[in-house]
Amino acid sequence: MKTRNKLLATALTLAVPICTWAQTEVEPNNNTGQATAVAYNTAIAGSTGACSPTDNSIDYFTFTPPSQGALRLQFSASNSGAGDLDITVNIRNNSNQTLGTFTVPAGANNVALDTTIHVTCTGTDVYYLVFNNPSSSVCTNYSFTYDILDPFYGNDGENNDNTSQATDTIAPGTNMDGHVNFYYDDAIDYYRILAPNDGMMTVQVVAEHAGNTPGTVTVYLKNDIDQTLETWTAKVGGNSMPDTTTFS
Ligand SMILES: [Ca+2]
Ligand SMILES: [Ca+2]
Ligand SMILES: [Ca+2]
Ligand SMILES: [Ca+2]
Repeated sequence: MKTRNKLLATALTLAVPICTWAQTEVEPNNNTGQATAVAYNTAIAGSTGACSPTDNSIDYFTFTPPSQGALRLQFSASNSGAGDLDITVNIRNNSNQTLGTFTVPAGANNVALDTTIHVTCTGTDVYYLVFNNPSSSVCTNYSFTYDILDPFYGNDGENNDNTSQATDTIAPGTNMDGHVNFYYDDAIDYYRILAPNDGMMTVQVVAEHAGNTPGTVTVYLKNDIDQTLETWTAKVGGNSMPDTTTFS
């Protein structure tokens, strides 16, 4: 039986070079507490259905991304039957709530099919990836790799959600990068400025998001006791194309 598994793995590796993996699932992995941990940017292999060991239920994997950005999931999957099968894969948060559901095709006759999925604005806490067994009569083999594509702008120094947490004073003419509304993150960022002289202040906001329609972000100018002096609406470019708004 061991020899057979080894041969099968070798055959898959030859058929699809990206199918090579450095990790393998550990059964039972049928709930969050049993989830197999996945290393960053390292392929992991699993199987479900009439395989060895037989498992006709579900496979849980868990990982914690090292940075905010777009989560990229690259799948390769096949099954031992005569027809392609669709594996339903869920991504869940640290409370095991489903955030999204994908269809990953598993090629017939053990010939792997590749699928890439992107999940935008992901955060740096626990995620679960859950593979639902598509058939108990065949063996479905799969592997996947996760990594993070960097966002357009760098992150800010959280926590910065009120005046007392806005600890850095920004010099005039200094550009600051930041993120709002990433998953597991928050939607408010405070920055402190100390005007060097009387006169007219100009603030330029350049912003983008991954959605395909433009949006807006509200910018407040506040005094040293958190009272709002001005409320501005800055443009947020769609399709990751930055848009610029200038206030004074
Ligand atoms: Ca399994
Ligand atoms: Ca399992
Ligand atoms: Ca932020
Ligand atoms: Ca914040």
